[in-house]
Parts: sequence; C-alpha cells; structure tokens
Amino acid sequence: MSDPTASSPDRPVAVVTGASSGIGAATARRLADEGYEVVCAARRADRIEALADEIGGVAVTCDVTDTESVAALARAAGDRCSLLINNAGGALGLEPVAEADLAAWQAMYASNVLGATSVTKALLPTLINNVGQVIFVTSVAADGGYEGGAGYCGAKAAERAVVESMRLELVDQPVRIAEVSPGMVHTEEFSLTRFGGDQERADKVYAGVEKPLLASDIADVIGWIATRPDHVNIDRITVRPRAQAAQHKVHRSS
Ligand code: 8X3
Repeated sequence: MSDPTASSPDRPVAVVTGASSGIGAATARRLADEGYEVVCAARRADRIEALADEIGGVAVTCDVTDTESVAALARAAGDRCSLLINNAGGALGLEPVAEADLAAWQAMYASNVLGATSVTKALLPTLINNVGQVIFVTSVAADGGYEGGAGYCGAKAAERAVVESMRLELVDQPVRIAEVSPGMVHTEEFSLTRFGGDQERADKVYAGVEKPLLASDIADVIGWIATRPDHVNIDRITVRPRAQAAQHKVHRSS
C-alpha cells in the first residue's frame, strides 16, 4: 500500500507558522490527517524537521519577522498552497503599563502583527489562485485589555484588525479569511515564554483549573474551519475551556 503521507501533486498544501510546538504543531498534525501536505515553518529547525518527518510534510526554518525568511517560505510553499495558518507569535511579560518593557512590546508587535501580515502578503496571490483560506490564531486578549496585558492585548487586537480589514478588502476575491480566538490553552510553552522561562509562574496560570484547553482542541477547530466548503467563511470562533467563562472568571478547584 502506498504511503498516504508521501508528497503528491494531488495533495493540497498548507503552511503553518509557529509549527515547532503547541497549537502550531498540533495543527500541522491535524491538517496532515485531513490530507494536506503541511509546510511546517518555525525558527527551531530540529523541532520542525522531526514534525515534518512524522507527518510527511516539509520543514522550512523561518522567522516571520524577517523579510528574506518569509520570501523563502513563500517559495518553499510553491504554487499549490491553499491554506495558511498564521499561528506564530505569543505573549511576553505581564507587567503593568507603568513598568512596560518596550522591547518586549516591539517583539510582540513584530511577530503577532507584522509577521502574520508579512506571511499573508507573501502567500496571498497563491492563496487567491487556489481559492484558498487564511486562518489567523489570535486570542481572547484581542477582546479588551486586562491588567498586565496591554502589550499582548494590543498586539492581538491589531492582528484582529488585519483579519477584519482583509475580509472586507477581499470580498470579491476567491479567498476566505478566518480567525480562531483561543482563551486559556495549556501548552508547554505559551506561559513559560511569557514569563521568561519561570516554570513556577507559568504553572500558576493553570493551577486548579480542572481542564484547560489543549493545543489539540484548537487544532480541531482549525481543522474544521479548513474543511468547510469554499463558500463558507467562518469569521471568528472564540474557544475557551468550560472553566473560563470570561477572562477574569476562571473556576479553580484550589
Ligand atoms: C492567551 C489568552 O488570557 O493569556 O492568548 O491572554 S490570555
């Protein structure tokens, strides 16, 4: 029997940024299960190479904040690409504005806003040619500010503005623009990165929450959006764990 993951001109191509861990890696696996040849893009070559081997995809070392790197990603994605998952990004810090680390804010804007926009710009002509779709992974942080969240909330709100504007601008083009907005997702790295590697602080985010979302829950939603018929545009889906009714309303057992 032939290997279903072998590269074939019949398989649609999907690009997933930030594919080295968490939601990105889970999404790459999910899309491979859906029959995509997945271009796994991230900065950490060893991780995406292992993932690409596992799912019969392609690893492309890419920093979404670097123009040359993004151009190389677009070349590697080729002319069959019909799906882009803008997942690279994340949060850095939880300081109040009075103590803001502006370099961290710039890094968050660079990856979440400019990086996602840059990759989208580079792939858009191909996505339009292939009646494709862009799915942005934003955050409930885009819904409004919370204490210590201004830099991240602002970056995610700006990314959402890109989504909303693009959907209007491209209404007469054969391309769909979707957004998944996750709440509390327990991944190995999101909070650890936010707190500069402080595992104890990262663990406290999820302490006593019986079942935070997992990366696979978000990948499941992305996989569903990706497989809707091409006249169906899922504008935005907000996904939270049952224990998180709102940003400040989290049920903890201890
Ligand atoms: C993650 C959600 O609540 O940490 O994007 O801002 S939150």
